[in-house]
Amino acid sequence: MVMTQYIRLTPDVQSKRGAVWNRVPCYLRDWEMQVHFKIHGQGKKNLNGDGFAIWYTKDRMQPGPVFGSKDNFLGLGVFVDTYPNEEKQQEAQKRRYSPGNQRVFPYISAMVNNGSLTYDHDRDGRPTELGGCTAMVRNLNHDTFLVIRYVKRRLTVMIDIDGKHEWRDCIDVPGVRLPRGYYFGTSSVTGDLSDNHDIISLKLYQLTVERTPEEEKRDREVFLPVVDNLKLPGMEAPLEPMSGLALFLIVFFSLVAVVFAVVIGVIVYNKWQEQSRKHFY
Ligand SMILES: [Ca+2]
Repeated sequence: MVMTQYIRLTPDVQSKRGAVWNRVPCYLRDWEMQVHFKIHGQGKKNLNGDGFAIWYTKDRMQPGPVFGSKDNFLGLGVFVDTYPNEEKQQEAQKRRYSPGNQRVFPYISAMVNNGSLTYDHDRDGRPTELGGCTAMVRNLNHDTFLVIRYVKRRLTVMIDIDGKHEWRDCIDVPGVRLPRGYYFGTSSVTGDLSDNHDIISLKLYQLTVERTPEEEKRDREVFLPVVDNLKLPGMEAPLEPMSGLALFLIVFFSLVAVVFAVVIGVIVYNKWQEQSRKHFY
């Protein structure tokens, strides 16, 4: 719903979906996206959902399951998640939630995807989370802001949600390689639970930074989104692709083993036949 003062991605009604996307791809190297948003609704705490996402992705306007937008995306997603799916699921299974790694919701998290990762909605994206923070952003009387800053391959997310006009750190990840020419967007979805997800403004700023020659070399153009030295908690180490030599050795020794087994088999068979002949006489 496009209003004069804001865009309502979803109303406070079940099973709604909405998104806003930029028409023009972004070719800036260093940028900052300021998001002025408002999440409000009738639901009591933890009886509201699901939140909204801010995107910088290769594809635009592709509906899907990740806050109303497509999964296996290429690029960056920042999620303002207002419903703790994982916690509620574990409670339903009467399992005690271990408080050590508990995330308090609403929770903001970020994910960079090269198209191969799936956002795990049931676990609120925990397996692919780059970082995050708790942000009590719902039903507030003052303005709430979020800023995504991308400078010299460093991704930071800060929030201003306390009505003090101060940025508070939320996410800070170095070595984030994002291609240029992607689209900014924001999307939201409601399911059984709902909220009004309103976007009051999206402001993109170009940031001018000096780079040393080494930094220029390091910050060369990339074609796939990737995060340097990333070990995701939910991901197992990918298997090293087998080298030609290793493959040859495996095939070679397998063949040797097969030949050996056949020879042994023939010997055993002959012995057995000899023995059974003896029985007959
Ligand atoms: Ca969630």
